[in-house]
Amino acid sequence: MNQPETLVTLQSAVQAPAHVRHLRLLAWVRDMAALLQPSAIHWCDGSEAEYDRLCAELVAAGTLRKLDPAKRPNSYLACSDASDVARVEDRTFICCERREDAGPTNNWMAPADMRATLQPLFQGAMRGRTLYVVPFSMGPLGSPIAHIGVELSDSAYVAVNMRIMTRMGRGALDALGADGDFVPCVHSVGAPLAPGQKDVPWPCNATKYIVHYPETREIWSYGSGYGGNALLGKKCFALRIASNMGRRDGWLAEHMLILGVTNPQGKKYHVAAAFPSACGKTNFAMLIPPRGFEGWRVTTIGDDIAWIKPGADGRLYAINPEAGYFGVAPGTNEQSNANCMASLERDVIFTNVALTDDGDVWWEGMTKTPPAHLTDWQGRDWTPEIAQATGAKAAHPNARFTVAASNNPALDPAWDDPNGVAIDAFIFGGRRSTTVPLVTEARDWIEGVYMAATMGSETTAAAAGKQGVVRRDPFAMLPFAGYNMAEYFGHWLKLGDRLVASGAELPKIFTVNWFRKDADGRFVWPGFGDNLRVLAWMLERVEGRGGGEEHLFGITPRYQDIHWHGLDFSEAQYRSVTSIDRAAWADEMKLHEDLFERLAHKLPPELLSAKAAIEARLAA
Ligand code: SAT
Ligand code: MN
Repeated sequence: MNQPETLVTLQSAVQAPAHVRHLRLLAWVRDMAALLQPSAIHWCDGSEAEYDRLCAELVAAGTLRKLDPAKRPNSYLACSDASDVARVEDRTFICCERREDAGPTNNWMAPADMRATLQPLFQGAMRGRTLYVVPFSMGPLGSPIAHIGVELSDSAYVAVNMRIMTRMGRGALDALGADGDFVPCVHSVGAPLAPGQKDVPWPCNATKYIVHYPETREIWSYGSGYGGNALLGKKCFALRIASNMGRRDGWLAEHMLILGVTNPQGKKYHVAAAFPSACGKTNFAMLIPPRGFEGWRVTTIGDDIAWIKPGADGRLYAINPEAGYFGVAPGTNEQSNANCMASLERDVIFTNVALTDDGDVWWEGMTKTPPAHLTDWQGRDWTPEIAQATGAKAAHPNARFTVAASNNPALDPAWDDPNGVAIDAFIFGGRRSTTVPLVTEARDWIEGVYMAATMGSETTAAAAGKQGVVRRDPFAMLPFAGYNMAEYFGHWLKLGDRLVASGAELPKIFTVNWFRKDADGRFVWPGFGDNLRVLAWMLERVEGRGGGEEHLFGITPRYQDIHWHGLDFSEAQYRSVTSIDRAAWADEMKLHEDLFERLAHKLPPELLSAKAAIEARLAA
């Protein structure tokens, strides 16, 4: 057979439009269709007409409900199966040839064993359903930093969410050309339909597998339709697979927001900040300056993921590989994040929030006074009285919104710049009700890497499992590092060495904790917009100004080093969020010890020295 014949034969075998000329892609879709046995194949073009049509189909199927167009134009509500509401970390696997390459913090299985396990699950998994071919670009189309993926999914909900979260469709296919590289992503909800069988609004399977093969750069996801389990461009590709690519090629794929901050003198800085899921990355990225900070402006480049590469000038340049926000709804309101509320006025897919009687949405914390009656995320009647009596939540605590970045009034003009923005500072933050001070500057790169590596955080509803327990979450990457965490620390250290050797000045590294509580369990620090007070101090430090006091593991501002104008926050309150309790830190160091014991194999010796230095200061 000659070339054109092969192309035409393949195209017709997989119902591909004529502009798809990528033989490897076509052959892969053909092989996957033979395995998955869908009843139809649809190649997504990413158009608005396609989006509208798929949403209408999802409405007809009962997956989506159209919200009142007068109140929430062009917006929908999806309510998931009660068993499919968050990432499933214990079902997430890194399958490389050698267990030690996945490291002790990842679930591991040998690729051949995992393939044998998945084969019968994926065999016929799409029977009775349409296979959507979803081409997408992580990063601006055609950017040298961007990478392309193709997700095959039997969920139209995934297809429409991917259109918001990535550059999806014809543009990505064109960028791929006839021979470009792509990461193949296979996703099935694991609910084939027998002939005549009626579908359910949210098909999924009790058996779930979220599988990554870093060596062959493949993603296979089975059984879940929710968020990071199913939108495979996000955590699976942009973090777990991309961290492997970055290790090989000398760059970073991080669980970080990226923001621009401009001071009243017009000087602009860029900051990348890592926090675990559901710890306020979206709020920080869209921060509105508080009273007393007139003339300051914060703009959003990204709210969840950063790809960071060294530039020719030795500085680190960051892009946001995503095109939308998949953020936590509960707790979002006019006070905590007015820019986000404005972003959500239209064009949104909400998942697992509550429905008001007049066809709009509501979630805990949206307004001080809840509506008198709602339909909760599981379709049950909800009233404030019922909530009082039973504790029932109207919205699931991990309820989400999906919305395009272009809806954000604080969007940074450079958010889409293929070259990215130069990073001036890194911030690492956890959710800790005790022990960790409001802000600390690391004295050098190694101390910063140490603090990021040993970071702890209380677990949230973003992952299935117990909430509120402190666990180590190095770099906020515990669930997302696609290789051995100890080597990941080494990668950060090596990158620092490389930049210094090139004569560049490294970004400063800070750690923060907005979440210290008082004896009555209330947050002491007001947070949200007032976090700019802390950020402004960091920028003064970047400028070589700004006071501070050295302690066990870095430098923390004194009360007089922060601008308090516009906020009533006493020195005693400040002390209660910055004090260092030596007994608590002695206990904390035991947790660092446990982590390092777990990661002992391949742990960079610099981190052991950094730990010994802290311990010596603690003992002095
Ligand atoms: O992984 S998700 O995209 O579902 C959300 C998160 O955990 O950050
Ligand atoms: Mn996240």
